[in-house]
Order: sequence, then structure tokens, then C-alpha cells
Amino acid sequence: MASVLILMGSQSDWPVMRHAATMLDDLGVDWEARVVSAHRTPDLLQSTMQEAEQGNVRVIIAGAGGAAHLPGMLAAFTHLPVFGVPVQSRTLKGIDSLLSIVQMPKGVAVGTLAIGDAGAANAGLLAAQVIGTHDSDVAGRIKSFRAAQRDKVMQNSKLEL
Ligand code: RP5
Repeated sequence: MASVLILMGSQSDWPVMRHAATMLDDLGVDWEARVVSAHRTPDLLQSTMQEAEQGNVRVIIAGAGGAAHLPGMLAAFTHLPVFGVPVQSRTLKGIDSLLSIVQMPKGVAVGTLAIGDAGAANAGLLAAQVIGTHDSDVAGRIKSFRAAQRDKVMQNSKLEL
């Protein structure tokens, strides 16, 4: 399997979660994405985490909206680090997703990112940073990405009317 497994509760989450995949692509980290729902396919959660551990996956990214139990339930089934991305819900704009993911009870950890596209991109970045702790090529690309980001800010730092 790929180094990073991106999971989400629905196909409808992909427009947000694809930002994690894009970031991983940019940083040269291999990924695989699947739909696994805590509510609609609960039987797949444990088997997917077993498959991930046996397949040498390093990091799980899990995105879900609404009553977003997916990241926490996946974390319950694995020792791998799980980063949760709250996806915007139609009625509550993702506040429900955020609160569902962030408030884990002590003893089962989920690293919670921001709501939406930025959170998904940063989940990819954070996953790459984990991979970068033992892969100097990935670490080098992260440093270059950060330097380019800094240069872009500096080039446009003077504001005029
Ligand atoms: C959650 O319900 C998914 O993660 C998604 O964000 C939300 C809505 O799913 P759909 O009704 O669009 O399939 O399980």
C-alpha cells in the first residue's frame, strides 16, 4: 500500500480531501484514497486498519462531515497516527464535524486539522512531515516548499493603494 492512506466518509468529501492528495503529490509522497464510512460501512473500519498496518502505511488521513466519527473510530483500530479533517457540512458549515473530531477522550489520539480545504492540505503537509522524519528527500522537498512560500510573501509584502 501507499505511505499515506486518505480515507473519507463519502465520495462527496473528495473535492475537499483531494487537497491532501495534491499536497502529497507536490511533496513526492505516495498516497491512496478510499471511501470508508463510519455509519454506512462500519464493518470496513477495522479491516481497513488491519490492511493498512500490514501494508506498511505510515499515516492515516481521515476526512468526514456532520457527525464525523470516522477519524476517531479509525484511531481506535490502529496504532498508526490519524489526522482528522473536518469537512464542511451543509447545515452547520463544519462546526459539527470539527467538534465531532477534535474532542477525543484521553487515550485515543486524533490530530485535528482546520475545517475544509486548508485543513485537508495541511493534513497532507503534516503527513509528509511525518514521512520526512525518516526520508531526507521528502524533508528536503518540505524545506523547499516552505522557502518558496516565504519568498512569495516577501515578494508581495509592500502594499499600496
Ligand atoms: C459523512 O456525511 C460524510 O463524510 C460526508 O461529509 C457527509 C455527507 O455524506 P453524503 O450524504 O454526501 O454521502 O458521512
